[in-house]
Amino acid sequence: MLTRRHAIALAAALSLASVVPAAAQSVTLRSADIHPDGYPTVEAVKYFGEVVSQKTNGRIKVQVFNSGQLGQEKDTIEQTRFGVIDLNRVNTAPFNNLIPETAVLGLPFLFRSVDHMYKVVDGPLGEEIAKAFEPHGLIVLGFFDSGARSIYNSKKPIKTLEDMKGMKIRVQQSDLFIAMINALGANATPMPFGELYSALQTGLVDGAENNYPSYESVKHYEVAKYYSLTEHSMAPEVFVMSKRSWDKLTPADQAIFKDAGKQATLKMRELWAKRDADAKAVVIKGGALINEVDKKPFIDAMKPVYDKFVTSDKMKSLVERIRATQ
Ligand code: GTR
Repeated sequence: MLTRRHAIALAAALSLASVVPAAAQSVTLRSADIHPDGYPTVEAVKYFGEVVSQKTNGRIKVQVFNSGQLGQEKDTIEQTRFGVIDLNRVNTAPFNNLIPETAVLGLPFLFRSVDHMYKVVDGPLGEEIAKAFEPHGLIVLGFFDSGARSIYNSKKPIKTLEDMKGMKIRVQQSDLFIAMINALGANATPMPFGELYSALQTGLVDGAENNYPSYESVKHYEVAKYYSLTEHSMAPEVFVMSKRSWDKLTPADQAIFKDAGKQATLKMRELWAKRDADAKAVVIKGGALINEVDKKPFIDAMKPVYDKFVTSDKMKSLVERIRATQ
């Protein structure tokens, strides 16, 4: 029989459970990434999950669905905005059409070095750009490094602008990237990353552009061996959380997430440096032919891109302040 004392204790336990269900149960948040296991972005988000789990005593866990298990970037971004996916690590490029401020980060030859890029995304400019995600249902937890993107193809080394003529080059689904490749005299073909290997293999496209780790991880060097160091964009990666999931967290947990995001960012950058060097060695061993490029004509050819995308006062001010960042 239930004594009064037991009943009171039970009621207290139940009411506590309804106020703080998370204390008893644990919740697992889902995070998307198109990259395979072991890739620095995937490992950094796993690390984020470990920090969160440790700081919440196991109440909140994170599961990373790598290799595009939850879909390609454009689709997972939509799902994250609507709270179907809680967390997502993506490049900034697929946000360009939705959030114009992000385009500034991918503008050709804007960053002078990786350090310059870090200074921008880690400072007030990074915060300003991160804020621009919020009206679109997303909270930025960190900007990750993505090195510099260079053009690779299956036909020949790209040495001059003349070599770009008539080439079909796959780009990310971003008007900025389409404009960049077209400005160089090639034909840009936007498509999801996951479709690229077979597109290169079947000759649907002649080439693409990316950093060494992405060129290496899904073996694009097997089907497009000429890698030409144009280093035209340093569009960083971004780690975002659905605002719908974020709003369910207590302020204390939100602080834990922000802090874990910072730690994951540092972790990613450390892993990145190593992976970048390792990937270069792997592709060379696998037969990739790497060549230097005289960048001056490529830089000059990008003027129409700036004319098209840096038109508003806001964009002009962002570009000016990025250039002024030392
Ligand atoms: C990679 C980036 C991915 C994706 C990919 C692409 O460098 O890490 O998030 O944007 O490029 O070209 O689609």
